[in-house]
Amino acid sequence: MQRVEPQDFSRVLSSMCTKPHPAAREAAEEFLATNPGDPGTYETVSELEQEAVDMLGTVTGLPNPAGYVTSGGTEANIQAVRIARNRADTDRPNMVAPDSAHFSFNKAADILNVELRTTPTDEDHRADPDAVARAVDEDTAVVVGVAGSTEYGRVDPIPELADIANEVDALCHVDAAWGGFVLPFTDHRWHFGHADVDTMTIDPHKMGQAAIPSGGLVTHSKSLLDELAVETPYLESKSQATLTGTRSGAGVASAVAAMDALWPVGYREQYHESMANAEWLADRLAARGHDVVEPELPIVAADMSMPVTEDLRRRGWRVTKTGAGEMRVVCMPHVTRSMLRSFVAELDWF
Ligand code: 0PR
Repeated sequence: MQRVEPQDFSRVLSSMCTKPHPAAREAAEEFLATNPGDPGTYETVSELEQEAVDMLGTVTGLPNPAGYVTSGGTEANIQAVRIARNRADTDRPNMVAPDSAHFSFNKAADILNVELRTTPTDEDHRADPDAVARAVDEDTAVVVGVAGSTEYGRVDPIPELADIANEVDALCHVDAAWGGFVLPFTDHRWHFGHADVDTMTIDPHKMGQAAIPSGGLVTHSKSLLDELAVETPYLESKSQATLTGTRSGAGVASAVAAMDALWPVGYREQYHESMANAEWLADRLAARGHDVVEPELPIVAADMSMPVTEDLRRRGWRVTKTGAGEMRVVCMPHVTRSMLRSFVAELDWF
């Protein structure tokens, strides 16, 4: 096969994934042929997975975490809803999530036969606790909060949502798939140490700078993870809590390598750099008269009042749109100030 370049990141402003850290890339290659789905055979990678979960616990304020490295945020969200559904004492379980929640919750609802009740967000795109409180009832299995929303990078009021979940004996799940590796350096109250959170999604393959596939599901108690266990008669291990069987050892090893290299100093530096880039871009767009949604985490959305995304795409830029039609730029680690300077210069041609 002719050698092709897999991806050039120099004009990618649309992705929530990024170039893996060099140590993560190396670890991924080294562990390509290992399968953490069979811990009896692949012991080393299985030990590494426990290390990954422990580190994810450190990042999310949890001293003794249970969990595993998933294929991504979608699997972690589906599994969190599955834990809640299996634990709930009802035939008609529902989950309550803000309308900013990722579409993986629609998949979870469909697969698991759980009713999805979405509640409106406030004028700043955050979950509205009053609306959530009105939507829950005795059949609510889980209340979902987002810590770093896909479109605007907003953080829901997690402590309030956790209280509402408690009142109806539901679990509280936090989706920090994207935000989990930047939030530790902010004042937001989003993790297990700040609120009565039960399960969390946090993905090394997004802001964590690990190779794809590397997602994370963490919970405070092994008994919640056990809600997922099925028996595995012919493997050396007796049960399995994961959704998929054979899994990526590369994802696991690269997650550990990335976190080893970057937690906490490297991630902190990256957060400040990405945030400064997002603010720089927001200022430049505002100065040009565009209506900008102020970045709270490193995502910038702006109403360009003209359909720029197709023209930009033709010039090789990759940007996305929000549901409301705003241009959206995700300031991932590969997005540098000089990239943004060229981007703004090209916007000025329109
Ligand atoms: N939760 C949140 C808050 C997310 O933003 C995402 C993905 C997920 C869950 C699901 O994660 P996985 O995609 O790992 O299953 N958000 C982006 C999206 O779906 C992911 C993405 C990644 C988009 C790379 C573009 C891209 O190039 O839009």
